[in-house]
Amino acid sequence: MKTIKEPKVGVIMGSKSDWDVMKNTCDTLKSFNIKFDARVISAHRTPKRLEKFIKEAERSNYEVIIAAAGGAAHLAGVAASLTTIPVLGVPMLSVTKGIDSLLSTVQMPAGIPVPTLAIGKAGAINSALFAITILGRKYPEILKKLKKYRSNFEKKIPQKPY
Ligand code: RP5
Repeated sequence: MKTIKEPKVGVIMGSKSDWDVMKNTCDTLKSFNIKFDARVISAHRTPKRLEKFIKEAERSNYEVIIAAAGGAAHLAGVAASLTTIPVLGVPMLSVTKGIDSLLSTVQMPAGIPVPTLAIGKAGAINSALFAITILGRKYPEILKKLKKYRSNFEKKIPQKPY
């Protein structure tokens, strides 16, 4: 895609085991020709890696970071605390069907917001679409694609349920 400046999205996840779901985020970004950098980074297992990644993201002017984690999911919150780049949270399925992940991602005390998507695959896809929506405010080519995606989406929905 030709743009004046190529936007880049960071996609981080707490474990390799999150990839099956987070692949949907990357596939959605790919379908819009958005460049991304996907990495396994855990707030508690690899905190130094997280700090290093955030510094790189700032240096490289990433415009959105998508952070997925499951269980006591603090990756998105910690990432958001280290940067002013918008961080979107995606709760992963877990032993409590993702309710723990959802609450620990979304329930940020006032001060550091983490806009949080749905649990699992729907959230993974929507995190990419929301990142695209943010980018669309700045990049007309991306907005155009998003509008096309929306209208195609509508065409796929049948008028009648039978
Ligand atoms: C979280 O713990 C990860 O994001 C993952 O969803 C969950 C389980 O991780 P593994 O034990 O599969 O590595 O940190």
